[in-house]
Amino acid sequence: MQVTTERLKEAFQRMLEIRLFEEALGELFAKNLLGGTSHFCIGQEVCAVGTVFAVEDTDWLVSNHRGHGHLLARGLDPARVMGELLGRRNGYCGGRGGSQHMCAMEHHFLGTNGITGGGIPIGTGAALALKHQRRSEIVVVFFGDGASNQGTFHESLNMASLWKLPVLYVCENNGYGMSNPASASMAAQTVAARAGAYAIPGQTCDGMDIEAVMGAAAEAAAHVRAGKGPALLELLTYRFCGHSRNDPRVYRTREEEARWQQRDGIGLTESKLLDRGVSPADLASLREAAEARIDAAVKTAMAAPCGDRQHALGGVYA
Ligand SMILES: Cc1ncc(C[n+]2csc(CCOP(=O)(O)OP(=O)(O)O)c2C)c(N)n1
Ligand SMILES: [Mg+2]
Repeated sequence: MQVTTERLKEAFQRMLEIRLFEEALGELFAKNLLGGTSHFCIGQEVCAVGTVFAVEDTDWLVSNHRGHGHLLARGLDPARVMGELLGRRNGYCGGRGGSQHMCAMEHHFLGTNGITGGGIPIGTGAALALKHQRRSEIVVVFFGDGASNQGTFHESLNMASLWKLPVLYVCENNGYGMSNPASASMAAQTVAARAGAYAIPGQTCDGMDIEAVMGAAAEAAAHVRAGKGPALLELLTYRFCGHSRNDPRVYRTREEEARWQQRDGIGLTESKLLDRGVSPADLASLREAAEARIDAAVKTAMAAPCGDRQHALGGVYA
C-alpha cells in the first residue's frame, strides 16, 4: 500500500503525541500528582497508529491495559484522556474509569480493559452484534502476546471463524507478558500461526515499520469487511519501558533494549519522511505542534475539577 507523504506526516505527529503524552504522564507520577499505576506503550506507537489509520473512523476499537496509544490514535482529545487518568470530570468517563476502564462510545471506542484477554470476547461479541444488524463497520481488537495464551483468545477465534464475524484481531507481540518471555510461554513460534488452527488468515508483520503496519492492516481489514470472516495480524514490537511503573526489568538485558531502541518506529518514520524530501524544518514544526498539543492537554486536565462523592456514584446501576 502506498502511503502518501501527508498521511505519513500525520502518523508521525500522532505517534509523537502518544509518546509525549506518556512522558508527561510519567512526570505527573514522579511528582505524586496521581496514584496507582499505568502501563506505558512507549515503543509500540506504530502498532496503534498504523492500525487505526488503516481502518475507518466508524470501525469499533477494543483495547487492553496498554491502551493510551489506541485512544489517542483514534483521535480522542488528549486533554480528556489525561483528565480521565487524573480522575477529573472532563475525562471521557468523568474520571471514574482511569487508564484501564476508559471508553468513548462517541468515538466507537469500546474500552480499555485490565483483564488479560478480556477484550477479545468483548470485541467478538460486538462483531456478532454488527453482523446481526447487517452493519458495514468492523471491530478491531488489540491485545498482547500474553493474552493469546488465554482461553478467551482461543474460544473467541473459534467462534468468530465459525460464524464469519467481522473482527480483526491485532496482537501487539512485544515479546513479554509481564516478566515472562513469549518463548517461555507460547508453544507456537508465532501468534499468527495460532490463527491457522481456527481457519483464520494470520500474518506477522514488522511492528516498528509504519508503512508495513498500515499496509498489512488495510489488507486484513479489507478481508474482514468483505464478509470473509475474521483475520489476525501479529505486530512484532517492544515496550521500551517496564511492564508498568516500578518494574526493574531484571528479566531482560540493557543490550536487548538498546537493539530495539535503534529501531524505534518514530525514528524510522522520521527517516522515511526525510527520504521523501520532507525538510528538517517541517519535521521540527510537526514536533512543536505535538509538544504544544500535549502541553495544553496536561494544563487543561490539571485545571479540570475532580468529581465529588455524588459524582463518583453516578452510573452505578446495581
Ligand atoms: C486474567 C488476568 N490474568 C493476569 C493478569 C495480570 N497481568 C496484567 S498484564 C499481564 C501480561 C499481559 O501480557 P501481554 O498480553 O503480552 O500484554 P503486554 O503487557 O505485554 O502489553 C498480566 C499477566 C491480569 N490482569 N488478568
Ligand atoms: Mg506482551
